[in-house]
Amino acid sequence: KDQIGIVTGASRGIGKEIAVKLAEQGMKLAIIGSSAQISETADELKKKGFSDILPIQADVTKEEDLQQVVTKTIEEYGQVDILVNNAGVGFFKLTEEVTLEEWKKVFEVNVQGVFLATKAVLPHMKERRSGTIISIASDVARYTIPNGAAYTATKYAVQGFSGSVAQEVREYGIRVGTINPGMVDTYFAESTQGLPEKQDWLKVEDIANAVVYMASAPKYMLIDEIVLHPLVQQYPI
Ligand code: NJP
Repeated sequence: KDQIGIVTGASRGIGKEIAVKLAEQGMKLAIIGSSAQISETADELKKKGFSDILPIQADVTKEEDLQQVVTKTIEEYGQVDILVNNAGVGFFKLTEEVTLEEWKKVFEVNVQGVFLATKAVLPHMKERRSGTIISIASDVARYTIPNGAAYTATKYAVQGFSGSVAQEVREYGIRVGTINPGMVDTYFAESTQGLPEKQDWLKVEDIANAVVYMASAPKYMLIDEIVLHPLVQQYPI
């Protein structure tokens, strides 16, 4: 039977490639982004031959947007098997230079977004006694970094949240895990994908392959987390 997925933050970067790799597995997908770019990304994927792609412009910080995402996905495809919480933002600066607005914003997207998407999909997954929820956290949730206090705090929060939810829902056959990448060549933190100085960083495909591995594990198996980073990345940074 067809598997149905929702991927947040799929306009570009890691999320877009997760959509490609899951579509290659034959999954039908709702792809989510807060900008109009999400429709262009959907057209691009359709041109690659993936016809079952439903773009939804939605902001993961908004509860009603995520409720709508789940409703529309079920209307279109009948169910949700996999939620990938990938949408995230970040910046790097000294703690005393971080404004309260910046602090709130990064928590809103990275933590509140994961909470709201998970909350929106859980009743449906519980009813079906099946589902997989994968959140893209970060290896900074294991190895802290200077200039990253706010961002790091959000990813620790995602780890704590996911671990706790995993215990709540395993009796329903629902699996909850995280993927924790090091530096990935994307548009993250105002960067551009493909810059020469990032050639030894992880590629979006590496993270997308980890998602496919986690999502396609046998039903009796829960992979709690995958941590991966480029060989050139030294710890502590
Ligand atoms: O970043 P980028 P990545 N609602 O900027 C979307 C984590 N990570 O692919 O809203 C809905 O290329 C945005 O789309 P749009 C990172 O923390 C990365 O690297 O339309 N969507 C875009 O598609 C994050 O959790 C690295 O502009 C929203 C996407 O999010 C995940 O990987 C290292 C949104 C961001 O694409 C993907 O980030 C690491 C909202 N409110 C963890 N706000 C790394 N790259 O080195 C943004 O440890 N988006």
